[in-house]
Amino acid sequence: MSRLEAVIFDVDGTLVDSERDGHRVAFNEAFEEAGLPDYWDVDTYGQLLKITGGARRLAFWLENHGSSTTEAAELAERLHKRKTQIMRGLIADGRVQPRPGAHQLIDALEASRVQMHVATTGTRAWVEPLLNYAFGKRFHTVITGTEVSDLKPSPAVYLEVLRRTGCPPGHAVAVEDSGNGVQAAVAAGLRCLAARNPYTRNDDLSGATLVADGLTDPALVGWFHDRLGG
Ligand code: XBP
Ligand code: MG
Repeated sequence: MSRLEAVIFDVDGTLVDSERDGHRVAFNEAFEEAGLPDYWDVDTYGQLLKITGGARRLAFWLENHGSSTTEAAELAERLHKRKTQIMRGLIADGRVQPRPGAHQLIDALEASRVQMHVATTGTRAWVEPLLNYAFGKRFHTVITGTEVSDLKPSPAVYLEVLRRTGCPPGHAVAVEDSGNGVQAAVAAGLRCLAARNPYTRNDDLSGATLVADGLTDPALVGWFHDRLGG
């Protein structure tokens, strides 16, 4: 087995609980401020998570609720800008918290000198403040949806992390929460550990090396323990 050199983390749903009480709330506030009747309840938002990228998610929704393709794209872009600002406010207010076990895992990896990177489809304008607020400067290379044109399940964010760091995929592992994320990591040639959450419990995670119920699951903790030499 090759040495574990690096761990590449997804953010939403993996390092932080950001979707239900973070992004969803920000999208709904943006709808309300714009005087629109749209509202995403917890279940509706869960369905929409299949579409990665907030602007794409909005455009899909608007197109399915009476807007033309052009109108939907324009409105989605405007709403998404405002949603990103609202999300930054929620982060500053401490409304987006690390998932249980995230700090312990990061501390253990740092102590073992394993490099940590981030590959997310989220927007850099909120990802950076969130990582700083929740974890401090622990991540070496952070690639977000702002830097790539193809979002997960495309492997683009993972390939960009591997390109910039020069790390061979066989020496790294990805940690993801969703079917789209696992597909992206595997398509980049990485092994992937899935730490699922209530929104991704029914996703197809069959490409993952291991499927765990969160970052505190003994199976996931044990997987790292075995490779970090205690
Ligand atoms: C996360 C996403 C993002 C967030 C919202 O997917 O798809 O779109 O839901 O963030 P993953 P933005 O965890 O697989 O990276 O609004 O900034 O896109
Ligand atoms: Mg995710």
